[in-house]
Amino acid sequence: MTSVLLGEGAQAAGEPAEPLAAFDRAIAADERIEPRDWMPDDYRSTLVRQMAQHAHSEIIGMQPEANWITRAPSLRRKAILMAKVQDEAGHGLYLYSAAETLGTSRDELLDKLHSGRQKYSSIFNYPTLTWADVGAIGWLVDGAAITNQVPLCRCSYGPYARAMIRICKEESFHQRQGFELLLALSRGTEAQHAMAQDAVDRWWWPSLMMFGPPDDESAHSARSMEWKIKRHSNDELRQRFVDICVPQAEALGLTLPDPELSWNESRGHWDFGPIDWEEFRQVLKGNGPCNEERLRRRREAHENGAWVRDAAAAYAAKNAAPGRGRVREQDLTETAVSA
Ligand code: BYC
Repeated sequence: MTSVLLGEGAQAAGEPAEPLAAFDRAIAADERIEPRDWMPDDYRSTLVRQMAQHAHSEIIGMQPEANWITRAPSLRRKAILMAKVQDEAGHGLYLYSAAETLGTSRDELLDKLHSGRQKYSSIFNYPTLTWADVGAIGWLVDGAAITNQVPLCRCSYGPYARAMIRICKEESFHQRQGFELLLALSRGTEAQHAMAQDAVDRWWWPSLMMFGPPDDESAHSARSMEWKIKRHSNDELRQRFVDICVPQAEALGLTLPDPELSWNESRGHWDFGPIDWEEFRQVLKGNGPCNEERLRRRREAHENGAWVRDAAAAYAAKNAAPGRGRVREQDLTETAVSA
């Protein structure tokens, strides 16, 4: 957007007509809104809500997969899984940084996560019971994430859109490793095939819930689509994901656990059975199988990491202290003289 830079006072006073018109024109013209541009308060708070929830999902999402790092069946699989879990931490950091450009701090967002005032994705409240779950998460959960997130690369808010470009590239690797892992199991022994099928049976429906409630119950979709934060509705993306997965399941030699899946010639899409929205609501309320454990471990990790944050802050303060640069120059001179 051609910058509409106003003083803080103008923004605090409400939404003056002229900058609002400039904002609307920028959205209509598909221009990016940047941190220093004027934006409506609701636009800002919607972004903070979505980006924070997204960032929280990335770091909570490390837990179910990390559960299998010590038990990966080979060094190769262990190295891949470690890299993937590390990538998720990185995604969380890009997103917290992007959210900070909206005037909120990472500490504030983490505090809201830890106190249950902000959500993270429902999907991470399910347990990883077998090694095949690592494959099912990669194929289905990362697959759903990519389907949802590729359109976010065109989100109207610049820092979020740019963070998503890098995240999506990494997510593509994650999805492929999951597919490859499941393929190896599916083509393995009878027991391995059964393990892969069981994982897909358990992760399929929760993956469909990742896209959020049906459109007619989605509180934020209409507004977010007007603002071009979201480019497609929850149901549109869910349908796209189902259409992608059906032929992939066939290639894997696995069955999707939905007897109502059938090709609808007139719609040009796969029809699928009803989703258990009561289960989704319960998970969001905190009653999923792992909600309590995920939050408890997150809080513990945060408390255990306090000394690292303190040390990093002390180091930064020491380096920023006045005269610090001069001392260094002097040190260098002395070293040079004595050498
Ligand atoms: N889980 O009006 P709606 C990943 C909430 S990370 C929990 O449709 P919106 C990955 C929603 O927040 C996956 N809550 O909302 C990481 C709202 O509640 P509030 C995360 C959900 O925002 C590591 C209410 O329901 N991806 O993939 O327009 C390893 C009404 O919903 C969920 C993102 O965050 C849910 N599934 O649309 C592997 C992507 N769905 O806030 C993989 C970015 C809805 O009013 N986010 N709710 O209390 C989005 O695209 C959108 O926020 C959503 C929801 C499509 C998720």
